[in-house]
Amino acid sequence: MSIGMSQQQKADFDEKGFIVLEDFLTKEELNRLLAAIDEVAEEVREVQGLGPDDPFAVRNALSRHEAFLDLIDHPRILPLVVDAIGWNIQIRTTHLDYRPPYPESVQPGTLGVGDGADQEVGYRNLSWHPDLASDSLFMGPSLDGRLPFMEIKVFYVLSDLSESQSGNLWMVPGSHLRSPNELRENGRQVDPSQAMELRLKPGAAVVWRTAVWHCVGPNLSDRTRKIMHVGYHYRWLRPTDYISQDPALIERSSPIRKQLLGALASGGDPLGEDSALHPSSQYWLTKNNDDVPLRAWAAQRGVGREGFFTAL
Ligand SMILES: O=C(O)CCC(=O)C(=O)O
Repeated sequence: MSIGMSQQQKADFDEKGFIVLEDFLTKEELNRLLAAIDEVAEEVREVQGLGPDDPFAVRNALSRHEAFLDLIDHPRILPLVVDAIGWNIQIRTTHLDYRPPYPESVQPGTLGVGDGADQEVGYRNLSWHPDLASDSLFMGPSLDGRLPFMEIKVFYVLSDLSESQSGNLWMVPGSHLRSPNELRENGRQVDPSQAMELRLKPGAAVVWRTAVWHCVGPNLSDRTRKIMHVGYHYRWLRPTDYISQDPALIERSSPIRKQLLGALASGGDPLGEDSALHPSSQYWLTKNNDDVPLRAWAAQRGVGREGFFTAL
């Protein structure tokens, strides 16, 4: 049973691989996030010796500002997240991207191919890709060559991306149902009729399967691109942004936030009660429901896959 998505949203999430939520953030939330970006930008420039027109990205952004942290369990997004991927999740990444207008000297290449001067000077994610499909990640043969469903992200639009070529996120709707090999073999070319430029106003959010082929278009506007992605994946995978989060942060967090931060909310032994003789990661078969408070949270709201398998 759905706790967050409408039937139409579910169908879109399955078929296209994403759903768009216009005006998701309130004005206050948006302003708080924009102020947080300004603060963090100052710090990043100082540490990295960057100028105001230099692009940068921050990972594990949740550790940089409370406004970013508050996105991970935002009360209106969490039902959609749990509906999309279930309760057995943690944060994989929190990613801030800050991309001022391109200098006139930098010419973009073909969309999504990564053959331009912008790629050479270090603008990121310009090539079409699904996440997790690189050679060092998911190499195993799958039954049909497609990526298994392992994670979702929520994309938050914080600056105006409603005009074309403002550093918009592009997607190929339905491409999570295709094999990443197709993209590799054709030199990352996508038929333009299959590609979609997301033109969204500040405050929009997009819940998306990261197996969807995506790339970032050039920013030829006069505005800085400011966006965040919050990635959620299964607790038995390893996050990109951390091995473990700051203990002080975990200590002051709610049980659900502890789970999302990759901790055991009960504070128990990660290798279980008999860790000396029979270590058993509690990120695999989680014995204590207090370690995963999102499970009860989801059950209270009527989501269910309980008892599907009881043991491995
Ligand atoms: O900056 C973006 O919107 C896209 C980021 C991206 O492609 C990625 O992190 O895989």
